[in-house]
Amino acid sequence: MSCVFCRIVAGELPAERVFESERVLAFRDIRPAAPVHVLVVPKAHVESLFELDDRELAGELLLGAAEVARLQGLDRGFRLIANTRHDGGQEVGHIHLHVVGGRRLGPMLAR
Ligand code: DGP
Repeated sequence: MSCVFCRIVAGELPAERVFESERVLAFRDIRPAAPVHVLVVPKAHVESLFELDDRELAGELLLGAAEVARLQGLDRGFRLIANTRHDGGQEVGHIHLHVVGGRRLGPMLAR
């Protein structure tokens, strides 16, 4: 299995898990951009948002992200990011939602 997030889901690679539901896992990003930076992924491999065609799973991912934000105490707000394919800066080809917060975030787009 070569996908790094599939390996985390399988327990083959360590990660600090913060939330889990039936089909979704959330763990801390290894390169945090803010005090709270958690990735929410489906346990099954889905390449990107373009390949996500399961509405229930899409809902579970989104609600999982909200639950992570609640659990992490981000009641002042947070940012949800889904980098998608090359131009979106997606580095890992397993769909993931970034839940970023814990401080006031700056302008959204970097060059
Ligand atoms: P993206 O650019 O949206 O594909 O972001 C991928 C993120 O995944 C990036 O912020 C770093 C994180 N990441 C990459 N490899 C690992 C890993 O092995 N463990 C964890 N926890 N995060 C990782």
